[in-house]
Amino acid sequence: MLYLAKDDPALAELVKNEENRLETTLNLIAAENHSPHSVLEVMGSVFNTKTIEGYPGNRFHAGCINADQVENLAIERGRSLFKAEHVNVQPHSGTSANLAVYFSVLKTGDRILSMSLPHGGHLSHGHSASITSKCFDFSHYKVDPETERIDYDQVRQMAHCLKPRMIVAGASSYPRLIDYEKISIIAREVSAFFLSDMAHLAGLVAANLIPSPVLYSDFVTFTCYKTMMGGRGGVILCKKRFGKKIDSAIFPGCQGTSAVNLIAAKALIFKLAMEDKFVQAQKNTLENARVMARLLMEKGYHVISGGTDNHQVLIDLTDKGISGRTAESVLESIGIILNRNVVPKDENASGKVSGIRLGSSAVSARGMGDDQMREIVELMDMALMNLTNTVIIDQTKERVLALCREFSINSKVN
Ligand code: DSN
Repeated sequence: MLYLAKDDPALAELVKNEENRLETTLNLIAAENHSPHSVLEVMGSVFNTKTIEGYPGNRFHAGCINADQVENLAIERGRSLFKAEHVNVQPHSGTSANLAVYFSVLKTGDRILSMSLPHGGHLSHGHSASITSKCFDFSHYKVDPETERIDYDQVRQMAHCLKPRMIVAGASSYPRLIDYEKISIIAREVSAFFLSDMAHLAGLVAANLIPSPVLYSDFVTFTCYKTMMGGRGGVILCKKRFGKKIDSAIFPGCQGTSAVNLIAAKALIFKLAMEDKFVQAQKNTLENARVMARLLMEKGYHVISGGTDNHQVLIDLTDKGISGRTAESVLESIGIILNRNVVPKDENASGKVSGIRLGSSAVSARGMGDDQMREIVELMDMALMNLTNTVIIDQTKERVLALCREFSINSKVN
């Protein structure tokens, strides 16, 4: 950061402060991870300079000799890692990727069936606040109120009744595996396209630890900075027959120039994902989430769906009498960083957020394991059960700091 310190000391200070914040807090945000240093290097490289439009071999600006190779590398590695027929690495984000998929084969106003946000879905799956809902006619399926898992009978029933042009599987807060094959069969029954959004799960899928949606889906979207452990930005995988439509829906359809430095980071993380250290980090991520879910349940917390099959643990705090916002803020005050989250029960209470979402990726990237998960759950519980006890809050803060000092954020992947 030598040049930055000279050009803008205030900003350089903020970068240092952020590094310090990450080192001295425990990151349980399910949508974050600690990336390898090489990812940060390539994102800050001279590829930032290059403006590209179009695709390798068919660009609208000269000077793409290296950028073309970077993009081809990302495409080839993505294809091989996820066993995909066609890969587009240009989306700026998961939402851009989803928008491009919708616009690739649908007409404005077409009907889409996806998961409800309080039940686990994502804003870009047609939430009323998202542009996606202004462009398409969304209906939402839910989880079963007892099991808190996707109600596939309801998905089938709604699909047959509504005849959507597309069905979306995938979620931003759903801790269970999704039966992609089952939803693909339902999509076929009603002649709907099938999109799987695996933004949260891509790293676990890449490591072959949970089922992949690729075989069963017409389209798969994901982002690279959650379990995938890479840089910013999204990716679309699709069947070969949709390749041209997807490429033109991204450029020039939904985006202009794409960020070559981020495409390079995608190429890099796809390479690292084929190595043992990445797979080990993903195994630890799964194990650590399971341990946290079990310990939280032992302490009497309502863990949505009674556990987890991925990196997320979702807690409904209703019966503890604590709002998601209060929990988020008291935990932040002791150095445990996570986010408040809507849970299924919040569905009909506008503005109510009764849950918190935990993710195990970043603490696993630091090399933490069972013992540390036990300590984290202990500290969370102490803080949540003693919201106004400053002595206990101060003690938990010290213990969080001690844990952080033992495990640097220098990712164990390189
Ligand atoms: N989709 C948002 C989340 O899950 O938190 C951001 O990636």
